Amino acid sequence: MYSVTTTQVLGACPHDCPDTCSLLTTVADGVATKVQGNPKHPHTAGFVCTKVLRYTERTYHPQRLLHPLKRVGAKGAGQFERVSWEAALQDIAARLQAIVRRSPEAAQAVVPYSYAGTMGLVQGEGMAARFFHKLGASLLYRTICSTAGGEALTYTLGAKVGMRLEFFAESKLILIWGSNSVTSNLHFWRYAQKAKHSGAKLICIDPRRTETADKCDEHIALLPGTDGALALALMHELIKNDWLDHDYLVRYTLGWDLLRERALQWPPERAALVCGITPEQIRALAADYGACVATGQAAAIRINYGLQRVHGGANAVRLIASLPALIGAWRQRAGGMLLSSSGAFPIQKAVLQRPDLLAGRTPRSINMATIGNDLLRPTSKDFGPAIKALIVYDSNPVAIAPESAKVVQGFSRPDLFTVVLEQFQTDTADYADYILPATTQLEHWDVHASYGHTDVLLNQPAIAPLGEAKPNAQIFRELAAHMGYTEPCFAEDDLTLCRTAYGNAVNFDKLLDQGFVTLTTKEAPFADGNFPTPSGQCEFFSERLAALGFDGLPDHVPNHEAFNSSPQYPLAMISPPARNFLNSTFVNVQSLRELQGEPLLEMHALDAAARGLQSGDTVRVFNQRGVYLCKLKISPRARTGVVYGLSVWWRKLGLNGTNVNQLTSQNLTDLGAGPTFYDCLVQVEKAN
Ligand SMILES: Nc1nc2c(c(=O)[nH]1)N[C@H]1C(S)=C(S)[C@@H](COP(=O)(O)OP(=O)(O)OC[C@H]3O[C@@H](n4cnc5c(=O)[nH]c(N)nc54)[C@H](O)[C@@H]3O)O[C@H]1N2
Ligand SMILES: Nc1nc2c(c(=O)[nH]1)N[C@H]1C(S)=C(S)[C@@H](COP(=O)(O)OP(=O)(O)OC[C@H]3O[C@@H](n4cnc5c(=O)[nH]c(N)nc54)[C@H](O)[C@@H]3O)O[C@H]1N2
Ligand SMILES: [Mo]
Repeated sequence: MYSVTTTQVLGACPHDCPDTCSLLTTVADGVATKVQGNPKHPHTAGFVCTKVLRYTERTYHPQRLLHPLKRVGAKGAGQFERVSWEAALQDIAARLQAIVRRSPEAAQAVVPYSYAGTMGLVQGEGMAARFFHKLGASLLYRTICSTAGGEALTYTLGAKVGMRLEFFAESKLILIWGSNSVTSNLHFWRYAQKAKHSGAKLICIDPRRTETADKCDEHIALLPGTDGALALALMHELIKNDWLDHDYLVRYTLGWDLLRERALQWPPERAALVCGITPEQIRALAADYGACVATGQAAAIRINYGLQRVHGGANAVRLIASLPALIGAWRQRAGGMLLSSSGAFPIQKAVLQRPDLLAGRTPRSINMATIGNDLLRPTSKDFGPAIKALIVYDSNPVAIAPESAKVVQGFSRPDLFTVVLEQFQTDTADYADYILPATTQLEHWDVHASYGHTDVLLNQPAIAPLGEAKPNAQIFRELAAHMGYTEPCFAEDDLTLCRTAYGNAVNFDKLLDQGFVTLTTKEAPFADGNFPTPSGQCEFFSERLAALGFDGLPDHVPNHEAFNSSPQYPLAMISPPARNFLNSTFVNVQSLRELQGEPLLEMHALDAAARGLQSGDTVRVFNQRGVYLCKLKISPRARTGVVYGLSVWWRKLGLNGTNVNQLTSQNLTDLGAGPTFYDCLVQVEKAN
């Protein structure tokens, strides 16, 4: 008999989720046998979600990509043959050089496309950013998730900062607004539960009766994209009833008179019509929120990115981010609001990403939300060179970008050279000229920030890379060598990059030792004002926005595709995260796919009856952009007028080879040029 050596390795969950869990991986004789939450990390508290519990199933998946592949069939057909790393890298470098050599501007015809497949600072935009900067490639404007809300926070509060996660446990009222915490922010939910057990009231504001709504004291099921109207009507009630912290308003805010005047135009009756709820619901919500002024009890708001994927997303977030100042909620550590904590992290971005390698060039930015249109644009003065090469990593655009028909058309271009760094043969990988196999989090180093808490995490490799897979950073390092780049920064290894990411701002020995380091931030950051805005105040009115030609004051901005605006397409469709997937990641993990079932459209019984539809029917969901076939589920989670396609399924698993993004548009948000996935009208009928 041989003896098995078992070790436990400290890691970090790489996924795009506010929780950024600290992980413990058990390794027996070089094989990872179990991934669990680190009990010593306060926010993770020893547990992880169902998805990450299955991490070994994902890592050792029989369909993991383990060798470089070269396309042999038509684009999209998914036919590839195995090639050596050397052959692949040589050919890719030669193809890129051929584009770059044409003219100084030509390098912009090369476009990186990446997002948060891993949130790691090293395997994300570390070595990759250096590579594309040196090349002079187009920059990518990474808008796909959070720019509307992010800009809104920056203009209103000054940065992407807010309450500290742990203090929600002490709040007495929590508005969970545009967030399905049970699904997508489980470790926040733990603190909310603690608060509830100590007597807090939880109110969920969401067009869907989510698992989170089930567990709250109240649920307000407004129409998608109407949060700005609701926030204005709440302000109206706070003003009319004088539930205001006048001292806080005078000392620490800018533009109150203007905001007051605007809010007074939004009595609950007006907002109720827009939101598709009753005026009484708005009055009751205002009474709960306003009561905290008199009682001194802490009122908190947790919003998530769900509510900013509509035309007026940023304006809505600006209005909601203004609310705590009206009642002085920021005075307490358990009061205020949180959308993102990412602004708290002292990342040494320039040292890590080396924008100096641009050497004076200023490439254009391509908006990742409009990749469908942009891949189809010819060379022009406006646009610059047509896109000739696309290098995709940490993202699955063919599945997740809006208006898929255009995205697919673009990816199908025979003259487009596409390289995809992936762990699996996704919808996007099917269109690659080369697929390069990437390691998973169990196989590489990385260091992390978080957008839901304030701890830095380190990920140590638990096992050796499987097959011939390599970390993204290594792939870009080798590509750089094949391009002939000789700067010493292209020789730095991943552990060095991990150290570089925070420099001296974080104690790296402590990270190595315990896996996480908590940042020192103020408990109640805005108790005495000190907002990181130019004025130091909470900016209801923004001079900066006014100077850019925007309304300096937030307002309700209706959807591009507003409810009741189209007789042809009378239903609003939203496509929020499915609990057992993470965007399009995990869809191919069988045990999770079985839990999630099949692609479904949830609909209210009245809307179904009006169309003669029953649960289990195959339905045709369609609009001017396309057709998506799936099964119908009549559901008590649905409100009238809204249908729900939980996401993001792989297209190739869809009944007609599409997913919900066949229907979503490339219209953009009011600020931040973000996508508007939840601003989408459709019609539904029975499929023959
Ligand atoms: N399990 C799981 N977890 C995830 C993800 C996932 O796909 N699966 N995705 C991750 C990602 S990428 C992100 S960005 C984060 C945050 O991800 P978000 O996409 O913000 O996810 P949720 O917290 O589920 O919030 C979405 C909620 O907003 C609601 N909603 C939709 N439109 C509106 C609206 O107009 N107004 C209001 N008030 N509510 C609306 C939806 O019904 C849904 O319940 O979560 C991450 N966590
Ligand atoms: N209809 C609709 N569409 C949406 C959304 C929605 O709610 N509704 N949500 C949007 C949001 S919020 C977001 S953030 C985007 C997310 O879109 P993406 O950021 O594209 O996220 P994923 O779909 O999870 O795809 C990530 C891919 O990266 C790969 N990957 C993971 N780790 C690594 C690695 O280390 N190296 C390499 N090379 N690859 C890796 C995974 O295998 C996976 O295929 O989707 C958006 N699209
Ligand atoms: Mo996201």
